[in-house]
Amino acid sequence: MKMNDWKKKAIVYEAYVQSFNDSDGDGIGDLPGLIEKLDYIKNLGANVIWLTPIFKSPLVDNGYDIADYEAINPIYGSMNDFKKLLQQAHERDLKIVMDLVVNHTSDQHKWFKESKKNRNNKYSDYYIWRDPKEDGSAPTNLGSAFGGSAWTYVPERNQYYLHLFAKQQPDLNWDNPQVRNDIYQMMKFWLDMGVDGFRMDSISFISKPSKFEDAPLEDNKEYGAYYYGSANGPHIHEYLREMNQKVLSKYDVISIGETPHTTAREARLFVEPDRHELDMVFQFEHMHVDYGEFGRYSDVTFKMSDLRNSMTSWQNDLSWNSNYLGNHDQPRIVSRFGNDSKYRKESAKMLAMVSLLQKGTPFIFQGEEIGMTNLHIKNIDELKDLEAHNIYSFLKSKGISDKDALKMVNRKTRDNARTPMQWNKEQNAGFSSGNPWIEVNPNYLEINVKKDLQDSNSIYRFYQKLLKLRNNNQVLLDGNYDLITPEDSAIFAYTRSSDKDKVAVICSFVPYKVKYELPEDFVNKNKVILSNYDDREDMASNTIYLRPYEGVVIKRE
Ligand code: TEU
Repeated sequence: MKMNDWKKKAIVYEAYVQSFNDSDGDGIGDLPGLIEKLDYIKNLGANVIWLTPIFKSPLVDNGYDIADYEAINPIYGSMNDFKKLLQQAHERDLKIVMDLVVNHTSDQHKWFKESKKNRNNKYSDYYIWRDPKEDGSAPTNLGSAFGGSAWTYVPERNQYYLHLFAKQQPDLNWDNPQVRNDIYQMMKFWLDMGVDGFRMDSISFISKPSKFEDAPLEDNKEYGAYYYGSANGPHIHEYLREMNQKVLSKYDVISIGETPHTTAREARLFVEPDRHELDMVFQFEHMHVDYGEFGRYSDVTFKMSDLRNSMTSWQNDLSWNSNYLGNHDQPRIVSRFGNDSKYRKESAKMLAMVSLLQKGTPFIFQGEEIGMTNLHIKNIDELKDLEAHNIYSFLKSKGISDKDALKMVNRKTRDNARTPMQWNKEQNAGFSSGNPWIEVNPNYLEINVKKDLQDSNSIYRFYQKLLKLRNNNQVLLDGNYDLITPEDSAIFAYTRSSDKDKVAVICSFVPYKVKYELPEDFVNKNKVILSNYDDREDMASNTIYLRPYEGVVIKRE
């Protein structure tokens, strides 16, 4: 799709609603709570809010299991609250993007309840049903993303249904035109109400292979990878073009596809403007830089060069990217890619610079703007996420000790990102007057919004400056991206350039001082326009020394 001006200037703030702000003391964040904080988000410099799912749901996967697409889950508020949110947001020039979770529904959705009854009702073909193997076992060895088989048996039909995620999240059958039609109608329902776009969950999985096959069993795993044969299936682009033609193209809205297991070559097919599919995609390659022998849950630290190479290759391969380092499925960025103890502030600011000034749309996950960190758990029972518990049992079944398994889970558990937003140092970090659904990170006394708002050098204040800078400098919007430190082991530096301007973003990823030679065309001709150390001056010599996690943005004069 063609990127018009508002889309290019979109700066997205992801609100994980149940952990953002609770207005009624039930311990769960809600829509009225979010409305109270619209000015906070606006003042940060974001202009789009992406809401994680707020629809009716049994919350097996925190709302990514939807039981009714057109109803708001009462724990978050009412439809009126949602309309009020839209209105209040729009009054502030903030746009609202909803999560569109249409690879699967909840098993409590009426479509699935009907579908599983028998093989000949209106909804029988709404999901992916397959016959058992001759011995009665599952049709293939595919495993689900959260552990266990991706197939579950239903005696009423004597068939298995496919669920790439939890068994309470059956996959929809997009090959059925009626399913697609119902989804498009539902999208129109929200867009007609005034919603400004969708973040499309797991969208690379919607078109399934015509024939499912066993996947190779790697790393002594019991099941084949869930995405084997399921990512970027045969009709994916046909369906997205149809969705675009029938729905998206009729509105001035933004579309962001979440596309796990998609290469840059495949991603281009989703976003090239003349293909009329989506505006942008979330890619995952740079999220894999610290994967190891147990995949995501390995005790491995990333290498900066891998992060740099991966991000750079996507910058080179796509004309527009979704720039993110964290979200509600990932650890806290300062704990994962920075330093969450001695250099928390410096590294949190540096990470914002390095990622959000690349070409594309900046995505900020709630709490990043104050440098929130991972949890330090002592017992697996402290975690809420179903994935963490499944993985913990799996790791232990592989002979890993309790202590090591806990450490591995702690590094990556999605709960790291889901602890309540830390507003102040009052009870429950000001998130709720009741008992929060998930523990508050005990470091809220030190790390909270109120403190950051009072400090002109805080991480929050830095994000404000950075976002303003991005939207006020055309070169940072559409200038070319070029990596300038392909070999350096400590520094990730790149330029953004247009015919008129050139900007260099120079970031150190190490906790000690390192030397850096400025690119020649900047020597004696530069002005510092952003820095995470407040005493950084314009650079008069060609050699500069970057302090721990120092990041600096210079403009050629
Ligand atoms: O995540 C899609 C996805 O690919 C997951 O494998 C994700 O990488 C995983 O959760 C990491 O542990 C989306 C949502 O963002 C996630 O919260 C949902 O659980 C999932 O889809 C199912 O809807």
